[in-house]
Amino acid sequence: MSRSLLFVMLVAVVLVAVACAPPPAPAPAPAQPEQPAAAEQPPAAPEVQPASEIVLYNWSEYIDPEIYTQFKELTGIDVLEDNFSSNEEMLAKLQGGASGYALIVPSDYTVAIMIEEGMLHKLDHDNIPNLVNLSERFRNVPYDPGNVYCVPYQWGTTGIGYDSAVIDAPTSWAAIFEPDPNTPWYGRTTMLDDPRESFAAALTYLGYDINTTDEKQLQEAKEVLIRAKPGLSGYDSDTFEDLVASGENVMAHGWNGDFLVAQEDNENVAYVVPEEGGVVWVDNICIPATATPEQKLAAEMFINYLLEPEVGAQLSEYNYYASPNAAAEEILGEEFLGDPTIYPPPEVLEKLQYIEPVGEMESLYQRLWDEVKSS
Ligand code: SPD
Repeated sequence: MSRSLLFVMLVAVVLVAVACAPPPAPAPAPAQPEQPAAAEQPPAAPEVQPASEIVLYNWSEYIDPEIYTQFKELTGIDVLEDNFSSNEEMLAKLQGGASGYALIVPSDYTVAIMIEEGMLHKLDHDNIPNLVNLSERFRNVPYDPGNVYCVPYQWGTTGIGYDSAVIDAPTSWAAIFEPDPNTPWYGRTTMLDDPRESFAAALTYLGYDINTTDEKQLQEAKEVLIRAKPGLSGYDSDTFEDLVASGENVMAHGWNGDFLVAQEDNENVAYVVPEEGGVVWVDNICIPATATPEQKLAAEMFINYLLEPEVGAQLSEYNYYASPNAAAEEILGEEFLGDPTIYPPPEVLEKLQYIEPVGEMESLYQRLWDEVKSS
């Protein structure tokens, strides 16, 4: 058993013992020298106990439900799950006052926005000793150096998934942005229902920076997105991969791991990053500032559990995303680490860009996206 797993178990055992122990008999009051009232010490704050139930607000199908069962067995804490489909949906819900979530999973640029807006608790690293398992490069991510607020959860890329029994790999974003009624994917393609991701695809196709704040470039990208619409069957961030696996669709803009999961249903599902490039992202597990001290402690215990080498490996084997956990990668082995769809080779990596916060222009991206969808 690893020392860190032992730590989690010891914490759990101590907490259960403390919770179940009968109240101690009052100790006889020791004789106290008389003190002036102003010098009296305030009573020590009662020690925080972890909440018995917490809610994780996550992307759909992103965690093996078995992990909740294992964690409950170890600590007695129930983890419930609610889902969102985009960073913007999650952010708007929390900004609108939703509380009750102890854990959320925002992507890189959204972590930066949430830190800026004071929406995240700082993590107590003493409760997360398994942080040592993170790969060096995930300990100092630019949006949260030193993992002060969040712990990287999984990372991946955005490109195009397709049915390789019907078509060859699409080499260019033109497959989506120059719709042709004579192609088998016309009307059988989805794009992500996600303002920054969909604009990133259009801006990449146009050869622009995906974080541009140039309004002319954004208007051009909007026109490209509108031009694509006749070839689309819809915008979808939750079932895009299933629709390709079932044969209903032929192509989808989406996230690499989701297409790999869909391969379990249909081995012809494949994924490619087009020649112009795509997005690389890191999702992170964080504690919203609205979490109570009890929820926060339980949340930190859960984060620590996710960082166990075996649990990190279990997470990647379930969702087929790359792990930021070096100790988990040792368990995942060469076949997983050598899969170019999960761990892009250097020639693909160099064509990928991170979505970054764009400050006040974020609302322009959202407004233009609303215009695309309603056009
Ligand atoms: N099914 C889980 C997919 C998680 C994707 N998160 C990526 C967001 C990148 N903007």
